[in-house]
Amino acid sequence: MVDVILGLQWGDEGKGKIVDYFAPNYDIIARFQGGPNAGHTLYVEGKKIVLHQIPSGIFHQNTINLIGNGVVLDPVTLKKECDAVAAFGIDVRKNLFISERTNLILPTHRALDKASEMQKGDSKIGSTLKGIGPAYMDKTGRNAIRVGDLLDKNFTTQYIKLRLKHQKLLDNFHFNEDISAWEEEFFEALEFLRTLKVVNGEYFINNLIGSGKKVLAEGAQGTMLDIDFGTFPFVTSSSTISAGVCTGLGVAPQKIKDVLGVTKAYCTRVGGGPFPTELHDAVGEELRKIGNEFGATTGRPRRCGWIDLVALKYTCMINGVTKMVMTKADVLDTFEELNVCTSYKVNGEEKAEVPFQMTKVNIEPTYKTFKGWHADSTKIKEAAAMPADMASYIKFINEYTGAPVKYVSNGPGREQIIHL
Ligand code: 2SA
Ligand code: MG
Repeated sequence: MVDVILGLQWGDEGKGKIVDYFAPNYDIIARFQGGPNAGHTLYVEGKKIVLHQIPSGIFHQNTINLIGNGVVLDPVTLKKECDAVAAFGIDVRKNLFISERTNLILPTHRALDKASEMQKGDSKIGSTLKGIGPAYMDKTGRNAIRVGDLLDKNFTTQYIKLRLKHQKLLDNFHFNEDISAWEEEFFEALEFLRTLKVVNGEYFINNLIGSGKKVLAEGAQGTMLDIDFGTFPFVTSSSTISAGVCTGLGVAPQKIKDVLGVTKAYCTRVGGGPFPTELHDAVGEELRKIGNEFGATTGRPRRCGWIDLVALKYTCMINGVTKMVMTKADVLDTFEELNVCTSYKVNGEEKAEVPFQMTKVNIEPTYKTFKGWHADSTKIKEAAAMPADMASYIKFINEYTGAPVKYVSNGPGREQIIHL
């Protein structure tokens, strides 16, 4: 049995906390897509730690953590993170497993990411510059090096061949930064990676499921950043949706039970691309300030705006969301009025669907306005204690999307979560 936690917006929905909260109910936490572009923030013994490659179950002593085949893995990031985790007394060699089919991010992938963004200029994706796009290109282009290849005696030849190919591309981009320091780090990190547990991920996970173990698939980024269904080309390069769990871990669709979709009570985005409900005014600034909306991976200020129900209904549909989790509800505590977007005017025409093209058309959101609840929600423990205005805000979202909000997170603390 597999449950999934994934993002319903453009990432940064607070999935890290939610995964951490539910982790004790599961035997295995598995990452199925993305790579070091993810940043899942956890608080352990009062200290903040951000995980990029390691699944968020690593701090639970008896939880197995699997990096699935759908992930792209940067050995350098992994090594640094393992060191940081080890400082808390966690033995990663006990609980961390990596699929041999996981694709490696090479130093030249990072260089290519940077070169490609530089060439795009004003129309750049605003990527995290972690090499994600180029690494997935080598996967679909059938050139990639995978973790299992590390054990092959021809590994170095394979590396040199791919590196040469990348060098030609970098020359075309007129990219001539020296990356020898990155390469040095990379080879050091590979030695470390060789000491970790590399498994045949698909047999590993299916055998565990067969013996009655419970899996939580941990999504990174969000559905609006999905390679197929997101705001292309301003997306990431992986399948961030529930279907990505099947291809990213090797589990059959019938094995998936609950799909928990995480949404903020408002909306944010980092990087370029369309964001119909973005606020460029003082209200947007307020959301950024109160919500502390700065990227966990890159520190970039996030673009902020009202919740977009057109997009949210779409992402619930694509994922088959069975339960919604609303995070950062407390950020809205002090607002006079709250807007929720119920349709778009696309080039003047009213539409309640996400259009194919969002960059070359003019999209104006149509809002329904709610009264703010003007109360400190951070200490609420149960649904009955929620202010009426908060309850009606949530009720409207349930009705509009057809997916029920079952949990409301009202602060960063583990105990700050209301069950509805
Ligand atoms: P990439 O690096 O190729 O995946 O970038 C492509 C687009 O996807 C966006 N993207 C993200 N957006 C929000 N959160 C992400 N992860 C980090 C986090 C972000 C951070 O979880 O905090 O710290 O800045 C994430 N990863 C990728 C990216 O902005 C591009 O628009
Ligand atoms: Mg994040």
